[in-house]
Amino acid sequence: MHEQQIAIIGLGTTGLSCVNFYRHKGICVTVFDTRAVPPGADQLDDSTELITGPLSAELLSQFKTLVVSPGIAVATPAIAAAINSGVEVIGDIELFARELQLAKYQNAKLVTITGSNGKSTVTSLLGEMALNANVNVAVGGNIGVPALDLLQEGTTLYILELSSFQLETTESLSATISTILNVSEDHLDRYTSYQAYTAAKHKIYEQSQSILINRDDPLTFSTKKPQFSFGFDEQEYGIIKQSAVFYLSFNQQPLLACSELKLSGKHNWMNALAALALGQQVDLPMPAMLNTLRSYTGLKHRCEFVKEVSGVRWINDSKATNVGATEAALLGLSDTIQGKVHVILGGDGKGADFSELSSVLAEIKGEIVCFGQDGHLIAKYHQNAILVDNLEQAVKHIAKYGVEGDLAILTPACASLDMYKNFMARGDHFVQLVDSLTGNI
Ligand code: UMA
Ligand code: ADP
Repeated sequence: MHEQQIAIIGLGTTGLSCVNFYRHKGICVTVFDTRAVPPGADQLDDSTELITGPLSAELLSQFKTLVVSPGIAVATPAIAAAINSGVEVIGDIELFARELQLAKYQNAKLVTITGSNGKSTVTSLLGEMALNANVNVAVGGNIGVPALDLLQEGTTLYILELSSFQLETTESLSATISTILNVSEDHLDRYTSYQAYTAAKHKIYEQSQSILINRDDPLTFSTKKPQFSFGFDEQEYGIIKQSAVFYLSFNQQPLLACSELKLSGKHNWMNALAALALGQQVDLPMPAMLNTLRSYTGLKHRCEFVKEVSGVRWINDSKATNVGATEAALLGLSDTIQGKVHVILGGDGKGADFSELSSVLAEIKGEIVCFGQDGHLIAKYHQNAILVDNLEQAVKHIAKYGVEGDLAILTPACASLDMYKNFMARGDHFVQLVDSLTGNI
C-alpha cells in the first residue's frame, strides 16, 4: 500500500478541487496527470506529490482509493487494472455526495440535472429562479465550478449539472429531485456504445428521491421512482394553446405565454418547463420562477443573437457540440425565420453519425458551410454544401450571399477541440468575425 492512501487522477479544475477538499481535512494525497505540465501544478503545496506521464497500473494499484477526473475514462488500462486489483474508484461528485450526508448539511436540498442538451441552460435558469426567491443557492458541477468547491454550511439548495463522465463514478448521490432532460448521441469516442452512454446518464436516478422525465423522450423514462414529467403535450408540465396563443402550463392551467420568454427557440420552452418542475419540487415560489422566465436571456453561445448585418440575423450557437443540439436549434428557431437559413457546421464530431442530421438539413433552403476536421462528413448531407478551411471563410462566404430576412447560424454539431481551446473560444471568434462585418462585402 502506498504511504498516501488516496490518489487524485487528473489535475484540471476537478482534480484541484479534490486536492483542496482533502487538504482541508488534513489528508495528503498523490496526484497523477498524463500531461507533462498539467494546469494547476503551480497551485499544489509541497506536501502534495505530483506524478506526470503515462499512468502506471502497478503504481495505481498501491492506493486504497482513486478519485478520477471526468476527462479521464475509467476504462483507461491502468485504472481498469487498479479496479481489478480491488482499488476503489470514485469521482468528485461521489465525494460531494458523501460529504452532503454529514449532519451539518442535513437541511440542504439537492437538484441534479443531466441530459445530452439543455443542461447548462436549465441549471443556470433554476439557479436564477432560486436567487430571485432569495434562496441561499449554490450552482455548479459540469457547468463550471467543481461541486466540492460549492460546499458551505448555510447553503440550503445545491443545483448540480452532471455529465455522463461524472455520473460514471458516482454511487450515493441522493438528490431531492433529479432529471435526464433528453438523450441523443454524444461522446461516442469515449463510450463503447450509445447504450453505454445512456446507462451512464441513468445513474442519476439511482438514489434520487424523485425524478423528472421528458415525456417526448423514452430514453429518459424510468419506472423506479415517484416521478414528474414535462413535454410538448397538455399533460402535467406541458404546452397548451388558447385563442392561438401557446402557454407553458401545469395540469392544463396556463402559467406563462411562451411569447413572454426571452429565450428563443421551442427547445427552450422545454427547458423552461423543466426548470419550473424542478423548482416546484424544492419549494421555489411560482411567482419568482415566472418572473425569472420573463427576464432570463440565456447563457452565451447558446442560440445567442449576435447582430443584424444588412438584414441578416447572425446567431452564435457554438455550444451545439452534438447532432441533437443542432437539430433542436434549427427546428426550434424555424418559426422565427422569414428568409433562408445559412448554417455553419463542423469540427470534432466525436464519432457521431451525422446521417441523423439529414432530415433537418433537407429543410434548409440556404447554404451549409462546413469546416474543421469532420466538416466533410456533414457536407454530404446537403446539396448546397461547401467546404471551407476555417470559420473566417465561412462567415465571409455567408456575408457575401446572405440577403435581407435571412438567418446565419453557427451551430456546429461538433466539439471545437480540433481548432479551438473550447466552444467558448470558437463562439467568441465567431462573434468577433460577425462584429467586424460592415455590410459592404
Ligand atoms: N487530461 C489529460 N490527462 C490527465 C487529465 C486530464 O489529458 O491526466 C485531459 C482530459 O482528457 C480533458 C482535459 O484534460 O481533455 C480536462 O480534463 P479534466 O478531467 O481535468 O477536466 P476539468 O478541468 O476537471 O473539468 C471537468 C469537466 N471537463 C470534462 O469533463 C472534460 C468540465 O466540463 C467541468 O466544468 C469541470 O470538470 C467542473 O466540474 C467541461 C466539459 O467539456 C465543460 N464537459 C463535457 C461536456 O459538457 O460535454 C462532459
Ligand atoms: P448542455 O449543457 O447540455 O450542453 P446547453 O444548455 O449549454 O446544454 O445548450 C447547448 C446547446 O444544446 C444549445 O446551444 C442548443 O443548440 C441545444 N439545446 C438547448 N436546450 C436543448 C433542449 N432542451 N433540447 C435539445 N437541444 C437543446
